[in-house]
Amino acid sequence: MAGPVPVASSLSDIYTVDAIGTQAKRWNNLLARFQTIYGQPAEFVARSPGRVNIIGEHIDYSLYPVLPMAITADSLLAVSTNVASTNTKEGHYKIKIANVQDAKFPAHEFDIPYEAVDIDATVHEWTNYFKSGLRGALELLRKKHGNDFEPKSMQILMDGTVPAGGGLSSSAAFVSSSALAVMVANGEKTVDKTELTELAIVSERAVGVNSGGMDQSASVFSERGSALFVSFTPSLKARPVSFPKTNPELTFLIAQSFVTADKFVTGPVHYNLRVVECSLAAAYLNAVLNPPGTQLPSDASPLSVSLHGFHETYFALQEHSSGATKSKSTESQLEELVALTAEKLDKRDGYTREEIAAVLNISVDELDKKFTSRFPVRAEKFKLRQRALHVFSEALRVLKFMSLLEQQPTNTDDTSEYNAQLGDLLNQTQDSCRDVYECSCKEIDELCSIARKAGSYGSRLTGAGWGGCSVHLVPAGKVKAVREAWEREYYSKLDLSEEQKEAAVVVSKPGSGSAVYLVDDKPGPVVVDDMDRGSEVY
Ligand code: NG1
Repeated sequence: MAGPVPVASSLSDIYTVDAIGTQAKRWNNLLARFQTIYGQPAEFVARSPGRVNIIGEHIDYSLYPVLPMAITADSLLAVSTNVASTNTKEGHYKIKIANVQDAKFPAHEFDIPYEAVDIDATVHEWTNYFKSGLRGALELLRKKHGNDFEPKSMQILMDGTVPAGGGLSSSAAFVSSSALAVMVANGEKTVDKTELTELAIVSERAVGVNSGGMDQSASVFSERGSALFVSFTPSLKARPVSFPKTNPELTFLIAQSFVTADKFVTGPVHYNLRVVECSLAAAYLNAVLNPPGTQLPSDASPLSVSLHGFHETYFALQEHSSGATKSKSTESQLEELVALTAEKLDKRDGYTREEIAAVLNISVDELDKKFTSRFPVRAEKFKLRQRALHVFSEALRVLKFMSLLEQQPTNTDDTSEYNAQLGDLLNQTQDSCRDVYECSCKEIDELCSIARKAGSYGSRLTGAGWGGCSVHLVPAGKVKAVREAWEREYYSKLDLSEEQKEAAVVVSKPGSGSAVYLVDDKPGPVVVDDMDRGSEVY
């Protein structure tokens, strides 16, 4: 799966057949608007999609593997580097950036000094996501070409269709496509997928969220028709995973709750707090279960110590001291960790800073410096028990889900039982997210229970939660019934615009990841030509 980001020669390299008609119109509009705004054609388009996570929620930042897939909705950046330098400040380059939704996302023009990209993460500004991709890409370009590297000016028009705050990872799509656009604009003929993903992960943390790496991996690496198994240790790896043929056939439905969850605003009590709680749980378990003085490895997680790091250290030490010649399976290790957590982290109402600092043998100031100063969090108590229990049990569910996919169903005439086993794991994830990790909300719980009653095998929140989207594993024959039930029991009670009603539920097929489309390469307005020729030519 590693290798360069593909260069698409037509929209059929990017989208599934059913999406091409709508996408061609949208691309035409983007390129035409670019010409109108900047008075010249775009040179290329950089594209990265959103994603839906099938299973493995809130465990990527603890460095456990996850199973997302890319969706059709994406972020497109049309770009030209042909920018007049007349009014650009000395030692600076110019970034002109506009959005097709200009009323909501106003255009900006920045003169940026060669040496640094300033991002004010305290201000919630749409262009921050571009700037964070820019900053990450320039760091990489400097590593490659030396510190004297002078970035190119760019004019950009963005079109994003991943709903913001909807749990489908609009931010990762925007940051990854921005970083890709900057690399291509600065002359990189090939962009390595792993490099792009790694820089997008680090870049996104510059916008104020301690993000894991799932979304950027799904956005960059995905392949059409497959889900993606993403693992983070010993290094970032992604491989496509296909679903076996089942009977009844399985469909993924994505349903919006229309509760907007803004990670940036609620980070101190939701997302960022969970990241802190998981790292504190890792440090605490290390202190109570490993020999005194054991240091956890510094790893790629946001706060550099993770539950996965603890997991590996614990079993390496156990094996060493018992002289074991064979390692336990990861499944049985995770089961053991669930039991150990339940025993050692027994305070259900949480741990104060003072209590944790005493066990870690550090001062409260040191604890705050190490764990809570990177991004602000607001909490009197940290629920270490619940967070570690969710992470270890969810990591186990991902492995069980993968082994079901790899096993294939035994009775291929009727795979209902197999389908139900897959669905059951999704339902268990939802229970754990709701009751243990506390990242669901009543609207998502409601969507899940309506869907299950109408025939979904498994229903759960997807993404960060606290609103946003839900994902449902539904037999093809029940899709209509599930949609009708949601309409009757949920959506008809909300005051939704026509546009919202249309976007509320999507049948999702696994889509492809990042791509570059070179407009320059083609004679004339190729996207328009292709569309005129009808969808069968794609
Ligand atoms: P959303 O907020 O749905 O894009 C977030 C994180 C993921 C992962 C999930 C929970 C970012 C960019 N994404 O996803 O890395 O931790 O929550 O599984 O922060």
